[in-house]
Amino acid sequence: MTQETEATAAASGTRATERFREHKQAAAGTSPERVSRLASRVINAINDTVLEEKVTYDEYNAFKAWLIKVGEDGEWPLFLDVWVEHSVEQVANEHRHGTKGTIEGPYYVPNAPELASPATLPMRPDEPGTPLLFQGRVTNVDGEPLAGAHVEIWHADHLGFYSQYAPGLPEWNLRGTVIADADGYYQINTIQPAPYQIPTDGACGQLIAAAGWHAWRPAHLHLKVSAPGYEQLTSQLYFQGDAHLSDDIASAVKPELILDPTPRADGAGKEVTYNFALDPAE
Ligand code: MBD
Ligand code: FE
Repeated sequence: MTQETEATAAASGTRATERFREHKQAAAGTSPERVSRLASRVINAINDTVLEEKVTYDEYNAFKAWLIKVGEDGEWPLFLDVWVEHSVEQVANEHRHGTKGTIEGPYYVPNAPELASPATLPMRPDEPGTPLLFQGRVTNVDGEPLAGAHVEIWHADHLGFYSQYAPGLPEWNLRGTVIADADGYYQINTIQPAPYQIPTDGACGQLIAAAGWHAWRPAHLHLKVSAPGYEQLTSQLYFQGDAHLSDDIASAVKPELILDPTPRADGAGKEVTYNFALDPAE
């Protein structure tokens, strides 16, 4: 059977592209004035770079070849989510008073199995990694509990691979939609994910290598928290002590999003509490 360690940039990129097309069709109707303004600014930024840096034909052709490869590898979702989404998220969420969010990234899959709290995420019988009890409460910004709030969670396994994007993993491995109880409390049993390395064998990996950058994101849990009448929160939570908290390739770490799990009294791994406060929907 194919192992998760045989994951390729092109296979995971193709899946991310398919998912995007299925679930994220952009709303039509951006005005010509807005399109013109934004497209002109992006094109001008590239031209300014060419003129100011005296870009050569060799460099221009390398750029062209690389852009073609990003498409061939299906890595436009990865490229954009790693290097651009953080700014879009900043703009989208600056009005919030409740819990801070961060980027979604390319590996969300909607409609993960619903599990009542206390829940254990779908995982292999021998799922490797430190057990983690992740728990807390979902409230509004006034601290009132949001009964039955949905806590969608997805994360990589102990090797940094995501189900549905690497081969050999059960479909919903380490993905779930956990339903908070009547007092807004949720409890999720899972394992601590490993740091994530951007695929090194695709166009994004080629850029990283050519630029002498590193390819790492700190280990993280992805979350979407929602309740009727409230703005959905998309976030990620990180772990104190991780080597890449200060140089995440995706620029998506915020100090408010760092967990510091403690050993469980019963010796079964670690536990941590994190509360979510949702802003009212507009
Ligand atoms: C990830 O797991 C991720 O969360 C982001 C933002 C980009 C690439 C891989
Ligand atoms: Fe991720």
